[in-house]
Amino acid sequence: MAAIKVYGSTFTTATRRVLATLYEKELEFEFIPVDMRAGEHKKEPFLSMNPFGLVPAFEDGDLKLFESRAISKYIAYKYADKGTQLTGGDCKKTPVISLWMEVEAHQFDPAASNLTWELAIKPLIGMETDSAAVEENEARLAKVLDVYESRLAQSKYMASDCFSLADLHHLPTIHYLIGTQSKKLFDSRPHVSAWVADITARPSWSKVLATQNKQ
Ligand SMILES: N[C@@H](CCC(=O)N[C@@H](CS)C(=O)NCC(=O)O)C(=O)O
Repeated sequence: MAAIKVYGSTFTTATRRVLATLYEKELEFEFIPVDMRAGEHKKEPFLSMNPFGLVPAFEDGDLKLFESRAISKYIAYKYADKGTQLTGGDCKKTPVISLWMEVEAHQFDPAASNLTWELAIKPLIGMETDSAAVEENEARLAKVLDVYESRLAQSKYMASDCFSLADLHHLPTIHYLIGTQSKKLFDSRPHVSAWVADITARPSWSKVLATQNKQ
């Protein structure tokens, strides 16, 4: 039995962030689906793994974690010698990777997650999209992507010329958004558009999407 266990739903962005990291690191793991429609994430035993009742939860032997970005960082450092090097590995790059990981979490994700909810998830579950929220969050995301366009004119990836966690953390929301009207925000910025094409073509990401199909 694998020591690494991921409890989540492959339909969710936060679960996909962890799965993408595990596939990049070529690690064996067990995926345990959480039936969110039945509210399993709001009940025991899931609450003992994440008291906030949000997926994913993660175990590696005795270590138990939640919060997808904390999990991906743990995996990238603990298994530094396996698969893709995701944390830079030298003292010049590591702080820059951390910086752009913070930008993803605090500048990009609030607008991107809101748009994912409004434009991708709500239609899937039969809820009505709030067009005012879409307008507001597209304007917020456009400003962030203007910064990304300048950044990606200087380096191939967010932190350097190497793919890292700073890029990987964006994948789950970008995947949903390029299937919606918000795709225009990425397409209209040439460097952002080339970066999106590059990171979404990674074999690890195809494996994440294939995991979804198996559920
Ligand atoms: N910051 C958390 C966010 C976790 C999160 O919001 N998970 C969502 C799915 S992407 C969830 O469990 N939603 C269920 C709910 O809100 O009840 C992480 O990155 O792990």
